[in-house]
Amino acid sequence: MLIKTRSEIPSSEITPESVYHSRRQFMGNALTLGLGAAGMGGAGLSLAAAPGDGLRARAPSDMVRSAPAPWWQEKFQNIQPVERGGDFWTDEDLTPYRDVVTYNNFYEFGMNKDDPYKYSQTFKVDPWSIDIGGECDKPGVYHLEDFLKPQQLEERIYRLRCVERWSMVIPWVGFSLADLIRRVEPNSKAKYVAFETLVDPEQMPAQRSRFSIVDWPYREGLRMDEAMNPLTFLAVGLYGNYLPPQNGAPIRLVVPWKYGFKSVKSIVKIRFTEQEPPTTWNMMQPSEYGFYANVNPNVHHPRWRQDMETRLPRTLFSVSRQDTLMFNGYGDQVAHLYEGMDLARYY
Ligand SMILES: Nc1nc2c(c(=O)[nH]1)N[C@H]1C(S)=C(S)[C@@H](COP(=O)(O)O)O[C@H]1N2
Ligand SMILES: [Mo]
Repeated sequence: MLIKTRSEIPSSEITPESVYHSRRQFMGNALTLGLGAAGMGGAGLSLAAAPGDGLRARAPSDMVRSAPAPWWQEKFQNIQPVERGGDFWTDEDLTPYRDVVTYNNFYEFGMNKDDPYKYSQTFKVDPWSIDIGGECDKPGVYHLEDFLKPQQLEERIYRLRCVERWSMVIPWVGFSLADLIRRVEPNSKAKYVAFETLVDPEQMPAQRSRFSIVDWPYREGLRMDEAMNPLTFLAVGLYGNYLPPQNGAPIRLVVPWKYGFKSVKSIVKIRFTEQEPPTTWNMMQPSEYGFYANVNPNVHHPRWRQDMETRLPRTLFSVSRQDTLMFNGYGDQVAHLYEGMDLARYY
């Protein structure tokens, strides 16, 4: 891995939200988020003080979430900080915590960007289990606790590019999907991995709506070599703190060179398959959303061009538009996966 040494820490590496918002605004946000007195109890406060020293990014102390269960708190004491200059890092400004947790796509909780944080705050994430099966030698219903306990958590800073033409830079906490896959020993017939989100209409308001456009569960999938690529990540936290429900708690996929919709949230089921699995957006609108969904400035969505993006946050005073990069800037790590493939056909 390439390691650059630097004599100085550039200003962009200083957690930007600390200067971005005043404390007064934090308090306002915390209340809107439903993280008032109850949500910021003892566990949250001790978390703010202790773990993850050396992490590049920390949630603002007023917005720190409390642990879903005591074992989570232990797990988050020891997060390996991202390596500056490495493959899992960028020197771009981080999107402020507040924007990462209030501007979301999570259609199970509603279609508007603020629906997920408004309607997900009582979502239960512990206990949580994942049903793993299909073409693998160790199928079973695994408790997330059993999976996470032996797993070293690490921090990664990735760009996230939504097909709607906005993007963010997010410091995630989690581990490689490849680590999980190796433990369940896929066999030689496993060519794809399929993922599903929880179905629970009692907790997810859009799943009980008669007007919902999505055929639940939300489904996504990857080719096996994409799933095993070192960039492909399972996130259980962001900004050094537990993943908020609106971002896909307790565990969600992050595939930074693909459009955001591939990064399926709140995963309860994983299947190894021989055939390409059906995926939610492709099933709904195949002419607009392909299975591959690699970020590609040369292949436009029928309703919007893909060669530009807005880096969030947008403010009253500035809109930061920038060129979209092939594979979202991760070409060195992933272009070889698609050698000889016509990416206009396999979009
Ligand atoms: N289950 C589920 N996963 C999902 C979605 C969704 O609606 N449901 N939206 C996707 C889309 S379109 C994007 S851009 C990202 C957004 O992730 P974020 O809200 O954490 O930024 O989640 C993806 N994962
Ligand atoms: Mo998206």
